[in-house]
Amino acid sequence: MSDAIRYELLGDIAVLAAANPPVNALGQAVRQGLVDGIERAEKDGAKAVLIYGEGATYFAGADIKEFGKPPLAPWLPDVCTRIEASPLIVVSALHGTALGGGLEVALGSHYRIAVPKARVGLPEVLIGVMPGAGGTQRLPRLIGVEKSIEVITSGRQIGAKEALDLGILDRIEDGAPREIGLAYARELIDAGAPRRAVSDMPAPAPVDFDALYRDVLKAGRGQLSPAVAVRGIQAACELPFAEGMKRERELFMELMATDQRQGLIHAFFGERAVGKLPELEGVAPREVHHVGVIGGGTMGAGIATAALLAGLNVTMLEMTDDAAQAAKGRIAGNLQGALKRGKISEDRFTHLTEVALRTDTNYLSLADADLVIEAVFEDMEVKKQVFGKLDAVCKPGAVLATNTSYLDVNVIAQATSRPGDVIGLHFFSPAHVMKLLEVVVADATAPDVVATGFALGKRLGKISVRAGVCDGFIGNRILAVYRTAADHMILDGATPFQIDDALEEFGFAMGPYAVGDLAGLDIGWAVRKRRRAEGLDPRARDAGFADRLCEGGNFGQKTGKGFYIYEKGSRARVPNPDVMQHIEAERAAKGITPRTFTKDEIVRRYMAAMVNEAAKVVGEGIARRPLDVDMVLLFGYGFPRYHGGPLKWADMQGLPGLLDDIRAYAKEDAFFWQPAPLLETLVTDNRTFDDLNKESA
Ligand code: 3H9
Repeated sequence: MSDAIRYELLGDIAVLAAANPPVNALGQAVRQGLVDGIERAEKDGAKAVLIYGEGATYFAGADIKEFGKPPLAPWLPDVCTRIEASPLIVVSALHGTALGGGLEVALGSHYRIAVPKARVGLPEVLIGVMPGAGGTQRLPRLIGVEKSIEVITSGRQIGAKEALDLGILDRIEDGAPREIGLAYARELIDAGAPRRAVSDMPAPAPVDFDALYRDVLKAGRGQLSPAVAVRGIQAACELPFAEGMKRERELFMELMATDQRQGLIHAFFGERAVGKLPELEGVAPREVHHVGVIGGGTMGAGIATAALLAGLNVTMLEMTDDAAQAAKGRIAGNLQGALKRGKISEDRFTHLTEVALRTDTNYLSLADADLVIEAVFEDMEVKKQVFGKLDAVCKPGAVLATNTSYLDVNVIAQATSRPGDVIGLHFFSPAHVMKLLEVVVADATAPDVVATGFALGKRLGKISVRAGVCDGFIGNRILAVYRTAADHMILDGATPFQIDDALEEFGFAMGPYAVGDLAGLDIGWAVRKRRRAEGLDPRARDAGFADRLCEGGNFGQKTGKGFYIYEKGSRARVPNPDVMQHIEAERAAKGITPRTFTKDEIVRRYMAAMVNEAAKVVGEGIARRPLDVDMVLLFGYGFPRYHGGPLKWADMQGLPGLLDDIRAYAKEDAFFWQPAPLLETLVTDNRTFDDLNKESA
């Protein structure tokens, strides 16, 4: 017997206890242990078998680390079939998260009991595959087609109570899984309960699966796994059980071979790896209970909301009483949203708005704050003044953070006598919703201040990524370059609408010009004006059509008009005809004869620009690892998760081909398309970005 499954015979009950920390993933040794355990129980003359997990959870699924390698016997579908076929009564006792293959083992068992806090689910589609050990065949027999479609295509985790109501669980009992499982098995033996197999249940009636497939594919913006999972459920309705299992396996293996599966698994592990930095090992963060936020606009109010929801006390500092009242109103509005969604109770809402939140207009109110985040106007002189004042009032050891998106954190730090305490915490708007936090580490930032930034991010439920100081840090620096590539394509003949369409087809929720309209075109305008004032390189192509829109007071959705026109009360967008006039006028003035662009070329150029700049960001050490850039783009910029991030996508496309493209584009515009030295080195050495991730692991 393998150590991963511990076997014990307690009278007429055999116990199979999984011991494969941290999450009892169903790796080869666990699968083998389950089969061996069932066989041994049968030989030992047991009447029932109890399966449960030691530690934090029942099986949380197949071992994802085995994916992409040749599958090792015994395969999980066969393990589940073997469990179900046993003449003994098999009981699974669930706690923690019984997910994916874990729930499939439970569905192969004859009876399922769980502790009240247990959660179950089939989240395979979220990592690019689908249930592949009978989940699409057994679940519809147990809970029907409609519910199965919802559960499997969403991949969501279901609480024990709901699972009981759905019929996934037979019973909920408080206690240790081993104890409640043993008591249940005893009761079943004593009552002479029958052995029950879900596969013996009748198949449900088919529905219009072609229509469902199309709808699910569209809703997932091209993500294949939920749609292909629908075909698995279809097989449960249309084929005998054993045939359905075969079909499920084929579909599962098809998904396993896709780039999307690789992209989603990269995202899964990247999300967990991004906060692990060697320099933070053993460094204790400073204690944070009271947070000061300076500036109560959309950003500051969002940051304050996130801090309040995480249980921190917040002092919001504004310039005037009226502004402070308005900031409080914004925060209350955000919290109202959380109340409506059932995330907080009425009492908690009252506590957060009336007790945990204070507003003030005097810097002295920040004297005992453990950490202050400044979210004022993006202007270096204003920021320096703010930090000078903070330096004067804040207690020693307080962390002083700026939420600047572009400005030099080193210069801001110099405005204080304690640059070691200064850090950038770059939130994304709306800050209580968006998952990304760039933790910007300046030259003098102390390690425990960096650790505090990461600890705060974790407490606020963010994905925190370390960034070095440069114009735009990781995300906005790369954004500026791929947006410029898009603007160049427009000067040369593409339209903003074609570009948005092409990128939405690639998987972005919104193309860049629709995003510009949503965020407010005045933001990009201000950045362009600043850059021009600083002096553009004479070799740089400068596009002015977006400025023409702004000069006319058209800032996008908030003014009803930008690249698109937005009718009041409708979210539908219609291309704004003025845009093409501005573009055509600019082409004429620059003597450009427009040419056509295919969707494929648009995506290729846009992605080449993104990858090239991302490689520079990694090469210069602004981002520590390629996966850090990938997580920034996934969590802050709407990059489609199923492509894994730009550098994972680049690896899957093949770096030599991408570099060839960049070199070909450089023949038209050598200044813009300067290949990243890191990309050139990787191609020369026949290596990938992921090799760099692995080296740093
Ligand atoms: C499947 O089952 C396919 C079958 O249908 C068919 C097969 C034929 N494998 O998230 P955490 C690691 S597909 C390997 O930080 P939490 C994770 O990387 C699978 N490793 O903890 C981390 O490692 P490290 C369907 C795994 O408490 C550590 O465990 N199942 C796996 O916040 C702790 O994880 C899923 O998709 C795994 N399956 O959350 C479930 N899972 O310490 C995926 C975790 O080195 N897992 N690890 O960074 C989860 O959703 C969460 O991990 C879970 C725990 C909720 C379980």
